[in-house]
Amino acid sequence: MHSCIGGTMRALPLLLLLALAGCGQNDDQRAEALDFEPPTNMPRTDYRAALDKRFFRLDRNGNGAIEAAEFRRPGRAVELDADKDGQVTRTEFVDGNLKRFDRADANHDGVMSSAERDASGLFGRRPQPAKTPAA
Ligand SMILES: [Ca+2]
Ligand SMILES: [Ca+2]
Repeated sequence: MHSCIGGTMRALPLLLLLALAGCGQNDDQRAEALDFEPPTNMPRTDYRAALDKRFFRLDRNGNGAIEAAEFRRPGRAVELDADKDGQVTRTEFVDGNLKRFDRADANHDGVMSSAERDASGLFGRRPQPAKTPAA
């Protein structure tokens, strides 16, 4: 009993260290994760909520629009700038990204699985080769 507790106590600092190592992400890495590294499924509602947060993070000068210089990939600004005025408003940002989401959501169930995401090629990844089903 005592030795069991002692073992847990000794392992604790290591576990803490491992947990903290995962907290070292900076904002860019988190943005990268948003764009898109979720393990399995992304509901459209969650994606929509994340877009709002992301918009405010990208709008570094706080003018309510994202300019090309504020995008990590300026090509995205051109793509999302629906009225081509050189700025991406929150509406343009959200609508454009939701359209991309809907295109990726192949079975239209309102959830983008990682398989759908990868197959779409719309989120910075090449389509994955189809897995051969296990016989
Ligand atoms: Ca615009
Ligand atoms: Ca889906």
